[in-house]
Amino acid sequence: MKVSGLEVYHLRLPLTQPFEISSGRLTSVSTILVRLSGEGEEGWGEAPPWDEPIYGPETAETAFHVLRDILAPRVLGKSWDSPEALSTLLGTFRGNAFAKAALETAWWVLEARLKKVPLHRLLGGEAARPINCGVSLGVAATPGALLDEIDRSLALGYQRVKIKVKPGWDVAVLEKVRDCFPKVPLQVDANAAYALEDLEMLRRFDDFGLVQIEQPLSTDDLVDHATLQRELRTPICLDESIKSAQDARKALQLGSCRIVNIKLTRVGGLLEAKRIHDLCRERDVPCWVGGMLESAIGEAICMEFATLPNIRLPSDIVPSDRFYARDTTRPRPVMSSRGTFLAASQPGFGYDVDLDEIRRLTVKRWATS
Ligand code: OSB
Ligand code: MG
Repeated sequence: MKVSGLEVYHLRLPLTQPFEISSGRLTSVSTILVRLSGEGEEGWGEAPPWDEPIYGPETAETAFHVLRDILAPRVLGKSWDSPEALSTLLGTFRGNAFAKAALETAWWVLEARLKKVPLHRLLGGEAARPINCGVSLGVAATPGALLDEIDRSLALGYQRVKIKVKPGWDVAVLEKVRDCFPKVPLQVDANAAYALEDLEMLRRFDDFGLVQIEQPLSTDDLVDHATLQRELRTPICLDESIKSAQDARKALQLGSCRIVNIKLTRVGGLLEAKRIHDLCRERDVPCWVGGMLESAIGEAICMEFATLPNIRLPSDIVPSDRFYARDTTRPRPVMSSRGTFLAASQPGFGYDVDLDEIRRLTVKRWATS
């Protein structure tokens, strides 16, 4: 399709409660929306790099700049008839996966709307599969506060609980969690907070019957993850370390993990995410879909991707009101009491965008004239 218009929005969404991971604490989320138009239709994409580079190296400001000044001029006024063609263009620029993902997901959504099909149909997903979801709980003020949050989350139907850990908020907390919730499917996410020198401590994670240990070691360290995985019974899941299908291939070859978290934003969009999914499927390695506290637009796109056949573990996809009082779609995604969502039945990602609310949440906007 020929891309005739492009808008970039920087939104700042206040969180209903702070979210803390090992590398920092968020009270609001800066997210980037891209609105692409072409042939009488429009498609929206999203990526939330946040205000500070505490997950990856990008920020909302860098993504906004890359989209407006570098990617938009290359994309506008030209025809993009396949995701591969767009990906080849994006691949000529290094890094900046979130900026690319905001644009690339918008392309897929526009393509789906032009073809009048739900996005999952273009991706090869199965609409009839339930989209299974779990909750990710940040570092809490006290272990008691975390236990209360787990209680509330299970009552809402989430299928598993993921706890953010860091040195000083790990084994002692897990002991309390397991005392209260001996059977709940449980996993931890360290966001790269440990090193191989912590091996004796990391071994203790094996005592809690965890489904997986997510990203225990440094982002760029597939080798140490392979060493660690040989020492642990619990599967390691990689998140930050897997930025491309090539990274996934190397991680599996080395034995660095047994599960892969696929984040559309971290890998630069849906095509690369699908490549990772397909590679893991061939090698019988289960995947699930990770999140970055997306607004409802991004969550809905993640849901469409989560209908792919090798998404075999509950994903970090959450109902819109978990993080935000105000959001970007109408209606807002609602999770069933069994911790599932339904795939879109309408063209695109299945929800209407709430343009008035988007404008109210916007701190910066750029559009082609
Ligand atoms: O590492 O998976 C992560 C949230 C913010 C930053 C990093 C991560 C997360 C999550 C997912 O755990 C939270 C969510 O979107 O539900
Ligand atoms: Mg993670």
